[in-house]
Amino acid sequence: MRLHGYIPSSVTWRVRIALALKGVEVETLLHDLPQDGPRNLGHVSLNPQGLMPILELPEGGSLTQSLAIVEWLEEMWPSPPLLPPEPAQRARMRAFTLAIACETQPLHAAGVLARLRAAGLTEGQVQGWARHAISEGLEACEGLLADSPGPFCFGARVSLADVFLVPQLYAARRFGVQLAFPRLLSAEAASMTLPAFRDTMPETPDAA
Ligand SMILES: N[C@@H](CCC(=O)N[C@@H](CS)C(=O)NCC(=O)O)C(=O)O
Repeated sequence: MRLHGYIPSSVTWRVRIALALKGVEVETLLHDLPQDGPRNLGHVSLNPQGLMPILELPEGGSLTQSLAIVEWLEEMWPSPPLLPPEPAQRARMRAFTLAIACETQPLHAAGVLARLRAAGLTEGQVQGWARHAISEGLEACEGLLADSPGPFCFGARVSLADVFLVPQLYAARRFGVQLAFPRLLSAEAASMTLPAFRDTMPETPDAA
């Protein structure tokens, strides 16, 4: 299998963490994230959206959308599990993950920020937009974990929620967001004790 991703990209990092947690080896091709240009149309044959990550399958064809890729990994390699067995808890975990994947990261994606610049916003306004979107998203995530025990997002085991949270906190720091979210930060600290998170960080030389 071959993973195409951007560097630095919180979204690509999600998939790399999940692959590492599952112990699945892939060839990884990291491309420079286009900051100001249009979507990389060189990849539309693999993903008509022109977005990464993209996972090329050995039998042909490719998978896109980080959540769909991670859920596919969960189905193909169920151990160690990233989702709990109990349906309501699975739904809560997916809700947390979607709060990041659908309602936080898309608001500060490079393509969206490029559109805001093209519409005439100053760089200060663009950065302020991104910080606001991330703060609001993370504040909601902090609330979603209010009744959930640690040390990870949803208890004693690392899960899908941590796979999405940790890269989002990384993106938050890149934009200079004030991180006053103790529950999220403690889940991040627990996750960062695991090599699957540490060894795939976007700054890690062999992650480049
Ligand atoms: N919802 C998508 C988001 C993918 C995404 O935003 N990818 C970014 C890299 S982090 C991208 O390809 N950006 C290029 C662009 O917007 O032109 C997923 O979870 O895979």
